[in-house]
Amino acid sequence: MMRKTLYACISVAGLLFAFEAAAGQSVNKNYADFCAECHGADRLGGSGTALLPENLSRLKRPDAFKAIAEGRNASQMPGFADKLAKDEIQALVDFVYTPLPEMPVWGTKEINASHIQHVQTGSLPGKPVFSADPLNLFVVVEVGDHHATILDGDKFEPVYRFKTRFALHGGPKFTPDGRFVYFASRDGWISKFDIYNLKVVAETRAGINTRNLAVSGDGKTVLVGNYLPHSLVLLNAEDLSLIEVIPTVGQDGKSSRVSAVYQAGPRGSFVAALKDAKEVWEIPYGDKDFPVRRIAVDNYLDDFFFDLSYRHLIGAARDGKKGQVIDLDSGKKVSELDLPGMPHLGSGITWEYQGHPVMATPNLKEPLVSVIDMTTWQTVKQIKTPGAGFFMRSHENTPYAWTDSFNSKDSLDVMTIIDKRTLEVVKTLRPMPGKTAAHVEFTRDGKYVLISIWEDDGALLVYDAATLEEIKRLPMSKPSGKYNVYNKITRSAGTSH
Ligand code: DHE
Repeated sequence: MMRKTLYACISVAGLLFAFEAAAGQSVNKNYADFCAECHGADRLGGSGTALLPENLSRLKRPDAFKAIAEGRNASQMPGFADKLAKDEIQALVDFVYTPLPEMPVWGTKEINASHIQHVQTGSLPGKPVFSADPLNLFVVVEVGDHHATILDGDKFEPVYRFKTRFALHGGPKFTPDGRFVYFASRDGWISKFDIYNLKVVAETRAGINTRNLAVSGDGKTVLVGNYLPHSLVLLNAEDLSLIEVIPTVGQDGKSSRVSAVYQAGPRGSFVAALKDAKEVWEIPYGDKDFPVRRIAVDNYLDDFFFDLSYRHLIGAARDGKKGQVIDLDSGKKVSELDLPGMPHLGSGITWEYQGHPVMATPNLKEPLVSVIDMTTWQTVKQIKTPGAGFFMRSHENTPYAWTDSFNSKDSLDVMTIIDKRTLEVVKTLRPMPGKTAAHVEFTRDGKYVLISIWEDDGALLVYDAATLEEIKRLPMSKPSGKYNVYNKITRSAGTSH
């Protein structure tokens, strides 16, 4: 009898073990089948973010469940409710909240060891090897096949096309003279490209999962913000050698991801927002010790933007309905903003409306463009668009601002043109019906607009900015963004910086 009970216990335990092993196998398989392509087989991130408890502290488990089931609009993640049962989704949630047996280290030693000097600094000629206007070039990032194209902005002809690191994200950043451009990939590679000589000159892997980079206004320093490890990394802009790793630890002692870093040229500083601590950091780049000034803020900031003087920082949290305006001089909040649908503030633009400077930003969750008076911080208008948008652009020499509906299901192919003088929609375009249209950028003189068709066999469409007619079509592989050298280095009010 006792023996029978023992056998029964052993077989129940065996069954349980076999069941757990099977469940473990199926979660591993589901992760491999549905998540690994974007988030990395090792969960350290790829084109998607790293999936580790250290990076998910602000995402509650039920929200993670919802994200896997229904997808996430803002990051283009599809939902898997039609492919996975509820318990399988829950198993994936539990899996991504389980710490890795060993957390990879990416510090001074690893960064130094990754450094590649392709070309000796100063060894290349200081004149362009092509005849196109070097200030009216576009750097086009093609994420479809991980290439970039240098495009002549007068003839709309490619000058050069080259392979980039995998999954670039964010705007490439230029030196003040427009000769060099720096790219950041989601997996931490920073590449410096010499536009005059059409050569990658140096590369360094600054992190495992990187947010974005900024180049100082004096062109001497690069600052990289990371999700993993939780750090800011200072590099010499000349050769991308490491200056310093700054661990991003909040005042409360908890470490935090970095939401974004930008340079505030007129202030001579870098500004970074922490994602898991309610803090903004200002780091003057003229001081060789790079001291950190901490500014406490009311809510976490996921993205931010500056006014024209760079005195005010306008920040937003993805889960909040209100933006915050921080006076960077006093370090105090001066106002709240009505931002209903999660703005992609890095895409905000500014112009003069009825004698007042206004800023405008699309909202990732609502089909609205918010226009805000930058003296009173009141909403002037919420302009309705056919779908929620991601990017917005204009130029000093055009009365129109262009925005996409990239974050909507039904109007992905629509571009909306807004008159900056009346805040009315003047036209909607369907450049290629059924194909996703997004991200616009103007030529140096503001006479032409370049639109991306975000498909693997996509295109760059050139429009006349006055007649709103298409004049040229260039095939490109998912051109995620395009950046005009002159508009960027002169900090045009109509584009991102
Ligand atoms: Fe971006 C810029 C944040 C998803 C394409 N994106 C930025 C910047 C931030 C940001 C903070 C400004 C950095 C800079 O230029 O230095 N992006 C986020 C997110 O939090 C979000 C919603 C989720 C995430 O995955 O991180 C997100 N972004 C995407 C995408 O899914 C896009 C559409 C495709 C992709 O390439 O990953 C995308 N983001 C872009 C582009 C820019 C960008 C093309 C540069 C815009 C510019 O013109 O300057």
